Amino acid sequence: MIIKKIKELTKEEEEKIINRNKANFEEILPTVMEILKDVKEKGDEALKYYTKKFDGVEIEDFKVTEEEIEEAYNSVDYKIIEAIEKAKENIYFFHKKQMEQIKDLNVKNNGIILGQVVRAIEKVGCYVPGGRAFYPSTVLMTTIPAKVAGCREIYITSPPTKEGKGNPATLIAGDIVGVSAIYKVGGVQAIGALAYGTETIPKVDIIVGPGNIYVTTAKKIVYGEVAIDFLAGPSEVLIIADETADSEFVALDFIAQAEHDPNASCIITTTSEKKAEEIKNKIFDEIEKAERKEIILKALEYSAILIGDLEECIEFSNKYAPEHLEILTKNPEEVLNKIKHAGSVFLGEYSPVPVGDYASGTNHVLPTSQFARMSSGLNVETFLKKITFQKLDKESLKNIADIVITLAEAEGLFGHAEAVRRRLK
Ligand code: HSO
Ligand code: ZN
Repeated sequence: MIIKKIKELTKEEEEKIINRNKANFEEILPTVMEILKDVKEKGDEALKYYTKKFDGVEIEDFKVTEEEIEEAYNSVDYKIIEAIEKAKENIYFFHKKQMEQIKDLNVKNNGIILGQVVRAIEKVGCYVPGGRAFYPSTVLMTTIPAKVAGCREIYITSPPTKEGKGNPATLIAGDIVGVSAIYKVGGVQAIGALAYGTETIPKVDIIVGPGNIYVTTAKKIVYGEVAIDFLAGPSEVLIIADETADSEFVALDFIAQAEHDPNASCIITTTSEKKAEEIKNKIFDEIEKAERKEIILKALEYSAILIGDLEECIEFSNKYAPEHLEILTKNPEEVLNKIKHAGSVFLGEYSPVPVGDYASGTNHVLPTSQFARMSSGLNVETFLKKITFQKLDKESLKNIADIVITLAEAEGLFGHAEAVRRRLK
């Protein structure tokens, strides 16, 4: 882990931090392409083959049944079910407010009526990771915005457990939101199934949700066949902490992020050298006690504690474009005003990232690896399209005809020009 003044970072050090663990898609491309091709050509048969190969289980029917969901309810602590219900309410609340902001448009310019109508994407596939851990929270984060947007069919795919079942909490979350179906299939084969359709899994219009490098590469390849949200890599946080920040809180949030993934990246930028030292010591104290110590230690590779004045910290954060940004300063709103790129921002010392991960209502599927420079996290607009329209009468067509005819003829498209000219005869 690099601990240094921002000003004193070498070019190599800065690049290492900024580029963090950027995915190397090329290496695994042939493997991913082969699996996708098989799924496209052989459908369910390929899904069975790869599920046996990668998940080690034989599955006859990938679709989760009513009985399995029933069973899931009986096997999960009621407290967890209740927490899922409550989180659902908050996520609905926030995404409904987002939806209220999206309106049809109807205006007039040069006598021409111009507008747009908003329509939902019809069929959605939500990929919910399994493997290292199961994420019922990701079920809520991917399906609820689609529900609020008005998508007609919402499907979940998630890897089976070692027993060939669906993860109970994942099934319950899907049931509580009310999705069209849940399928026990993960990995590249699940992305292929959603992109091309198989005998049991319908082809969708958009695939959303995080996954490992294989899943992400598969999403990259099927883009065009279907839409995707974006390519989510290992999770990351950047914390801006001034001299008022509580070092223990900063250290805890560092750990909370690092425990996600050995490739996670946690960057602390602080205005105080004394704080940097304190935070570092607290981090290493916490690592000793941490449940997921091994993972956290590996995540130090792409992590850093950097020191600079507040402006330098902000500038560094904008360069890094973090998935999660925590601002623990005297006046966090003032800092927020200067933030150009971030997936989601957490203001002040009582707003740790885990609250957004699970329950406050904002979405936790967010752009990583600097993609926050050009993309928002998952939100209702991910699932919406805007169809523009126009209406002219003879008068307004006459008024605009010259421009159209001139440009059409300049492009050599005389048919275009004639479609206008002949109407005005
Ligand atoms: N921090 C992760 C989301 C998550 N955290 C799920 C816990 N569960 C990516 O934003
Ligand atoms: Zn998290």
